[in-house]
Amino acid sequence: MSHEVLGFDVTADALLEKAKRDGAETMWDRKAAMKASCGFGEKGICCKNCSMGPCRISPVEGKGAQKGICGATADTIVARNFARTVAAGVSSHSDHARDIIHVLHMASEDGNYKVKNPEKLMKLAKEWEVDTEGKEIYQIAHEVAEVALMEFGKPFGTQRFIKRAPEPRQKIWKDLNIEPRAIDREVATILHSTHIGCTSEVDSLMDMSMRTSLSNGWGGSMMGTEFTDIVFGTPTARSTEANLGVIEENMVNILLHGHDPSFSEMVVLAAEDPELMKLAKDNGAEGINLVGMCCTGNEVTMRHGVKIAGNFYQQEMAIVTGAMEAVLVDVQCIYPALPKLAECYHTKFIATSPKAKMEGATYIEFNEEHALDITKKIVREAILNYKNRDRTKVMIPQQKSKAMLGYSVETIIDHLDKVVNSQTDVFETVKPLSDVIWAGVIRGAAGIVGCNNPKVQHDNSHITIMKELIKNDIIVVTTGCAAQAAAKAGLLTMEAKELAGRGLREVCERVGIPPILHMGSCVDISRILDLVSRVSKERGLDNSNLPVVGVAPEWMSEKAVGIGTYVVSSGIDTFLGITPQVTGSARFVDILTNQLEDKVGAKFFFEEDPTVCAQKIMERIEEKRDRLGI
Ligand code: SF4
Ligand code: MSK
Repeated sequence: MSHEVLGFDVTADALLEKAKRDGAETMWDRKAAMKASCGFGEKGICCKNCSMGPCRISPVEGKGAQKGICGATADTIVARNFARTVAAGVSSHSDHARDIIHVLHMASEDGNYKVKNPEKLMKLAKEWEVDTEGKEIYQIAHEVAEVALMEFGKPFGTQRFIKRAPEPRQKIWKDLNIEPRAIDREVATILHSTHIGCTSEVDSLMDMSMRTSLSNGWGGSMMGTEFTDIVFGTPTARSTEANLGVIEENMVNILLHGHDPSFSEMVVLAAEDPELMKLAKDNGAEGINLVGMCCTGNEVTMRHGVKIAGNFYQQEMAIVTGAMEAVLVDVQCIYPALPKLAECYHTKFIATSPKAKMEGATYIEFNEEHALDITKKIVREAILNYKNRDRTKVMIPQQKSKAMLGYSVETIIDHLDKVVNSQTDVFETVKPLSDVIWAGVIRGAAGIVGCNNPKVQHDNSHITIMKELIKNDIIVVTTGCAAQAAAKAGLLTMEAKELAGRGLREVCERVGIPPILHMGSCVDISRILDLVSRVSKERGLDNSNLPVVGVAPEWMSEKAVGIGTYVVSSGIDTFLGITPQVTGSARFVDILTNQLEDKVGAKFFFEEDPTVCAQKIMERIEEKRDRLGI
């Protein structure tokens, strides 16, 4: 077993030793067996888009195969692979959103799903010009949901939410012909265009990648966030705890892992059922302990304070504790290895989505029509499994940290309204935030997001960059597994302001917020887009003018490539701590890290050293400030 890049996460070493003793295989065993990763894949110069291939281009210029059998160059192959990765990422996020919209479409007064946030629904109905006159709330909900579902397949027009972007940004998209149309159309078009014998022109592939990514950023993801808030409520500031230490020795532990809140919300409801709580006690447990992981963990912690067991990298470790009665999964970021790992313990691994059936899992299909009945049945299974726990195999790490989270845009503005805006009687504005940036009290802002990746030390890049930035008066907003890294490191607390520079510390004290704000799950990066765009509009500027950046220090998923592309296409520079699989084309690397700036006012930066990355972020932020003359 090789886990040479471990060490930052204090819970890992002991649990990996335990896994070894238990005969349980982990990602580190598999990584060691993998030896070196494929050099062609690493550079993005392998193509298998047709069965004349696979073709791989020699990484050495002028030596070996320089073209595929069809004549595709390394530039074309790299750009096509990148485009397909964007399409896969966009599909995942947007299909998740589609499910949530269907949930609103079936919501009713006496059903499992209700409208928890009617104000947000009414605002959206107004924005989308849905007639609400004389209609009851559920009729409006269903009509708004129908309009939203058309965003996936409408034959004409562009995404409705692009009108939320600052006007200069909308003009850039229009001029470049990258205004996103229907989401499914963009994905289908990119798959078509990257089929053998279609687009070989690299700039065109980049433009299509941007347009497709925008259909998610200002379409699928944004709808995912909006509709989740309408059905389950907009997150508000609340406290929780994070890390594997939240697993309880004497309770029925249930891990919620994946992304889709329509499932996890119902599990939360089921776990509050008095009969099931009694059943847990009758079976010798003190109660039911729900814990979350990855983005489903973010969804339920922001709305219910459900504790966070950990982030992406810790999914195996949660099972290795030997104290997990059930792992309940829906979609995305779930290792196929988990069912087998669960067999080493008493843990029941239950897959619930027809979109993510898993080899070796117990499959109990979740169906929104019978949502609560099904989740009660699943929770019952977990409870009945408590008696099977082998106490000699239990090892729960003690580590856990307190965290404040739930900072939706509405919650941030609410804080500003209470302490700053109320003095001027101008409410619901981000002006105080833009004022402190303009005054230099805060130098800028960074959205730090994304996954874990075994290529770098677990959580180290997230935490190093976060600490460095807040120390230098750059406020951080965060989502996804990066947010959970921050929670575990104790950075989502009011006390963390002591690690901030003087300006940021004063802002935190005055407004009553931590220096790093947890804004949600991966789809909620749309909240960050919304916040940045509000500041741009407030100043009459474009996003690319602001001293703000996106950062994905430890990203790994196709979704992350889609996100990074829409963030850059929205005018926000994006720093990647893991180099994407594009280095086989110097020309495509130059497009991403240089030429895009002329086109969309922002570009990618690749920097794997987190300390250097933080330095480069600060330099870029100061450069933007200089350009603004502030
Ligand atoms: Fe090879 Fe071209 Fe087929 Fe790709 S599309 S596998 S480069 S022949
Ligand atoms: S869960 S996409 S590992 S952030 Fe959204 Fe975490 Fe990345 Fe999955």
